[in-house]
Amino acid sequence: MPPTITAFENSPDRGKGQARDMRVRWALEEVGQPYDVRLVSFAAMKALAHLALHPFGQIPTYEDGDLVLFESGAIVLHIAERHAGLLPEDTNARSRAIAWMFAALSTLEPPIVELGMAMLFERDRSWYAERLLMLQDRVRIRLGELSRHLGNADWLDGTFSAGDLLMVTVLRRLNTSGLLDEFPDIAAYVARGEARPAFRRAFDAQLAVFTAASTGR
Ligand code: GTB
Repeated sequence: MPPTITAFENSPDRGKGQARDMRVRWALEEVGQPYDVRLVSFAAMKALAHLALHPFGQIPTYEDGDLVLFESGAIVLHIAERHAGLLPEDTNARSRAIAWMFAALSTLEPPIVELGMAMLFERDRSWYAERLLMLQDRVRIRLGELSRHLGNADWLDGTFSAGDLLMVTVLRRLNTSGLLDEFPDIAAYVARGEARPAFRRAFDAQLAVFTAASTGR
């Protein structure tokens, strides 16, 4: 039996691959592991059956035999540890790749998500313009640091790893912010990730869910 992941039945991002099942799908595609997807509605996510899998009533979850996991980073790490292709063999390089996974989720993702939330939900507030500048600057600082680290390299630490996979999915959330235009090297890094065949397969699979939901097919 292949593992089963959960994803939005009707993703609010309209198939842009911004929901966090995308990173799990991409990891599974990179390592060539087939998977099943169980689509869940917002109501089903808060029902007891789903809360037994995910204490916070969210997607994605991952079920494989008697293993149940939640948290996209933990799921990607689990996949990377059990299959070749997402973590280097060398012990030190492996630890550095895992450090980049943490960096993506705990250093880059929080300010990027906060900016995205403000742009979505706070536009009509009197203080929006001032707050937007502050949130943009916080992200800009991180992008500058990341750009300095990347230099002319294709990936964060040698070959493509689960660190790059998570970093690219996090940076994609800036697609509509305009900030990536200020960092052409980071925009090129994101484009390199998006050009990987495994990314394309994962993206197309989640887009097909949205297309089917919106056309009733
Ligand atoms: N830390 C957890 C993880 O990494 O797995 C966070 C999981 C999470 O936030 N899940 C979201 C969810 O289930 C979906 S991905 N939300 C429902 C809820 O909390 O009730 C977040 C997301 C949603 C929509 C967009 N979008 O429309 O662009 C982008 C990202």
